[in-house]
Amino acid sequence: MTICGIATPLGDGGIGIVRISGCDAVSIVEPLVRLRSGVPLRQVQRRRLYLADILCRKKPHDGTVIFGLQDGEIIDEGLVVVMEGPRSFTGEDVVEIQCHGGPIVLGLVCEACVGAGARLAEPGEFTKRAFLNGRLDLSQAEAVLDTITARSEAGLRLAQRHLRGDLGREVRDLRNGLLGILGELEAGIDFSDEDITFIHTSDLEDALSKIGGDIQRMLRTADRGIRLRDGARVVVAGRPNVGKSSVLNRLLGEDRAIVTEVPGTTRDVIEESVVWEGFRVVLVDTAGVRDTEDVVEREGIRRTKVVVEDADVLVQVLDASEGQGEEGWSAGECGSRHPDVIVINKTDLVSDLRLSEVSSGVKAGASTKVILTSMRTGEGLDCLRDAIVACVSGGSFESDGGVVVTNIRHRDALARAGIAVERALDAVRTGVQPELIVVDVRDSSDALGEVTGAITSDEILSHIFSNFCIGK
Ligand SMILES: Nc1nc2c(ncn2[C@@H]2O[C@H](COP(=O)(O)OP(=O)(O)OP(=O)(O)O)[C@@H](O)[C@H]2O)c(=O)[nH]1
Ligand SMILES: [Mg+2]
Repeated sequence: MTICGIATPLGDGGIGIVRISGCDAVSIVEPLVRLRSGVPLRQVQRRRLYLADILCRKKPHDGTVIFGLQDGEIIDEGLVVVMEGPRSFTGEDVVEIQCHGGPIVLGLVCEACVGAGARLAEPGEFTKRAFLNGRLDLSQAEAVLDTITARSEAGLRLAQRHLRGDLGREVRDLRNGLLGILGELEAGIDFSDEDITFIHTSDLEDALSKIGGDIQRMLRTADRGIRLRDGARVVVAGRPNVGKSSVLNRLLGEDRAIVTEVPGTTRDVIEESVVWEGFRVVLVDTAGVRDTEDVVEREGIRRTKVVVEDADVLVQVLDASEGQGEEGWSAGECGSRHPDVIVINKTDLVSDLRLSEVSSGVKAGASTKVILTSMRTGEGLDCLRDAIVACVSGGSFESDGGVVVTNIRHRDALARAGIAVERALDAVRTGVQPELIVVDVRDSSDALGEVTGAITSDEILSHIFSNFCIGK
């Protein structure tokens, strides 16, 4: 069935595009456009833009249409292009109508297409067709969405790598390796009565551990990759009144959170995202942690503990002017989670001598950065920002150039593939029968197949494509 959809965002725009895809695309659009050159649409050159009047097509009305456009009236002028399958985005015949980007214009063009026999596309249906027609593998189709929704340059770069098919290629190679092993194991089982060895145990072990190692290498990139794509959650935590909300506001350059001298001012978790040096960072301000009877504050503190546990980067703020007692800044208010950055704030209130005492008294782990700041004067703010960026980027992917996993679905499938390979390896080492090894190898290759979509279900597909916008 031929589908149509508005491919550009809804709203007023200079240009809006309606995309039509399917075997009847050209015949559906033909009566809707009158090319200035006078050529019928089916005879135009492919992949060339033609200026055309785009005509309203409405079924004859029972009543009189007073203000609406009449059948045959011009909706707009625009450009039309025909892209013939299979060399189109979807792999089918595609026509695009480019006109002015107003909602009424685009709505009427779509209505005319539907009147001529097309169906409105579901979210992601164009990309889904591209996948089903073999134009993209599943990881590439997901990269289309990642490209559209990229919120930072780092996220965009990774999406583009996946769109080029880097991840799909590597996963396919690994899967082919497993399928090769599977073939030899199965041949060995079929001919087990005869005295032929298809694969030696040591070769089998080498091949499986090489594949297992490659899967683990990809998995190791996942935490950082997912963080780069979605943005790292940088949680600012500490005792009440130390200046957490001031840190958030200063870093954002705006008065986002309420700051007062009353301890316990912040009760809700406050989030705001920024892009620093191409990295998306979600800054999270929290309620100060202390013992309290106030029910609202207690709920705030409960929420603080939840976001602290989930933090990609934990910034603990201390007050340089506070004492060091049990109630003081050295108390372990971040629970079991160690801070990545410790901020000693309010340096403007204390002497240099006191400051060096405080700094040397901080119990920081080897990889924890300690930064002295004053949110009053702005001292140390740049250092803090740099420290956060360093934690978020965690080095660069440029140098290794290898595949980076950025998607939770891919990570989970790879993890399952890795576990199955390990099981297979154990079985080989303990001399288990080939029939049982085959099961693990097949599990692993199926899990890898989910990444590229070689193995997939309707449920997975509809879940993935429902996240797309209509017209993509
Ligand atoms: N002198 C000085 N005062 C600061 C500094 N940073 C914050 N303050 C003040 O300290 C008080 C508390 O600041 P907030 O940013 O609200 O502290 P908080 O940690 O968010 O406090 P809660 O939300 O109550 O947990 C306010 O009066 C700020 O103006 C600083 O570097 N120097
Ligand atoms: Mg606060």
